[in-house]
Amino acid sequence: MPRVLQEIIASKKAGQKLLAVLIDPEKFDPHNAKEFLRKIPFLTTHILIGGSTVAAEDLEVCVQAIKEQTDLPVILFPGDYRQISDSADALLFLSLLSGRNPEYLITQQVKAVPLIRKTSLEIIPTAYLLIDGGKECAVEKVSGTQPLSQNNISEIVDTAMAGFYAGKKLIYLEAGSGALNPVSSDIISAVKETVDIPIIVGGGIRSSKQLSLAYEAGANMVVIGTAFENGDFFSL
Ligand code: 1GP
Repeated sequence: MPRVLQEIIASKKAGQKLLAVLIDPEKFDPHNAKEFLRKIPFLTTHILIGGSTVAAEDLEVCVQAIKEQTDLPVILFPGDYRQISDSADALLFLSLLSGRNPEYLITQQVKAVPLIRKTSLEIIPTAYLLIDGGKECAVEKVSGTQPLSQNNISEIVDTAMAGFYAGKKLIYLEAGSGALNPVSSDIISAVKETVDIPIIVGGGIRSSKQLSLAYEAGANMVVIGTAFENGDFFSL
């Protein structure tokens, strides 16, 4: 089994919690990579790189700058099919299962294939669920899809389960960058009870309290972007 996914699954079995720092190349100066990495929490286990509107060249420069400065696994978290870099370790091959836009269910994925085949990236099939974070987010705008309501837990669980049945290896519960309300503990624990694959949670997490709540509810990996972009680092 490929290494990055294997390690995520192993950490789930071991009850070890993972922390990913998300870098959006559009908001990141590659010259500051060393300084940025020095400031992230020592508990960080992964770096995610991607954004809604990043040019392929900017992504490549960013990934290379980060790889030069760290041994942490670098995982692509693409906003569109061009965000592919062979310098990274793995790619979250996302399907936006919460939406009903074929462009983000399969069209972008087909377009990505010729680019991916030129790389040796580890491909991780990932069910991506956008959940209402209390304000319109970039994913919603770019994809033209509606997030799932935080109140409709059964629909969220069924969507995650459909992803599992379709062969996805990870479930990503996304409240959107800068969300006012992160994905609730009730949602995380309901998905965890039903779907036995690792759960990633992101969007709007900006305090160690929120981080702990997500872990306690069953998140295996938590992704944090904005809180680090702002230099608004909290102690973990
Ligand atoms: C990753 O979109 C999130 O899933 C990142 O959200 O920028 O709010 O941390 P924040």
